[in-house]
Amino acid sequence: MAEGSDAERCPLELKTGQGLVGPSLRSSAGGVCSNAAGMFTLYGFGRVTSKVVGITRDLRVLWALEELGVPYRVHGVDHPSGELRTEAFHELNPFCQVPVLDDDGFVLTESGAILLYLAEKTGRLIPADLPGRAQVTRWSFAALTSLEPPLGQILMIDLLGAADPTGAQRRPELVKHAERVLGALEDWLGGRPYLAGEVFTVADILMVTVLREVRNAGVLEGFPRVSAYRERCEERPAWLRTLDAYEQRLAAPSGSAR
Ligand SMILES: N[C@@H](CCC(=O)N[C@@H](CS)C(=O)NCC(=O)O)C(=O)O
Repeated sequence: MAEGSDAERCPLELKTGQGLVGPSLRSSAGGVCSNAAGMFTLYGFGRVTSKVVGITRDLRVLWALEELGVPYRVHGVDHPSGELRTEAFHELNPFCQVPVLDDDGFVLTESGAILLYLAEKTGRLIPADLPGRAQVTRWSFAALTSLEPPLGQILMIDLLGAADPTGAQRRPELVKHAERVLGALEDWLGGRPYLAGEVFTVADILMVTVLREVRNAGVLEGFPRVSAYRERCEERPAWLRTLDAYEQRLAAPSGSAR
């Protein structure tokens, strides 16, 4: 449900470069940063190095927005040209990172906080009762603080290769740690289709996008329930729409973000 562009009032200067994905920062699916009333603006990648396509954290918010079916625009950030380091972007996010959500002038960063905000604001992708909401908060934190640290480090080691001289040495210990937390997740998913029970929530978006960080690392193979859970979530039409729009925005080959 991403809307078209009216980039004229955009405060961020967008530039182009070479050897990167994302040719048009002002395409219909990106390069937009002015807010119409009642419309979210998501700052996500418009150009990024191809090796991180499919695992960038803007995907979490894009997926949630698609699930919710709310109107939104995407400002496609030109990472390689240094847009994240501009004064204008620093004002949006002190950490100079994506994703950033602008809800009619209310600016929020941190993918977990953004997803919980969207769920609370719309009353969707989260149960209505307090214990149910607490389960969503619990599993959102679990994804970001128990699973993501070891999985993210494995991802970085695999991406950096020889550029990280101690990576190969650190990896086995990280895999052991990852297997411990994945084992706990495997147990939790016994008898429940989603983290908070019968219903898909924003905690599942966070967890699945964290699991995707090691989708090609050979770490998930020993965890059939985790793998089936990931597949179940990734079959959702909103995720497939998210990936299609993302690949188009980045001009990445079709299917490359899967
Ligand atoms: N804790 C933040 C992390 C955000 C983050 O690491 N963003 C990355 C992309 S996945 C980024 O913007 N990297 C570019 C940079 O740091 O220069 C969140 O969950 O939103």
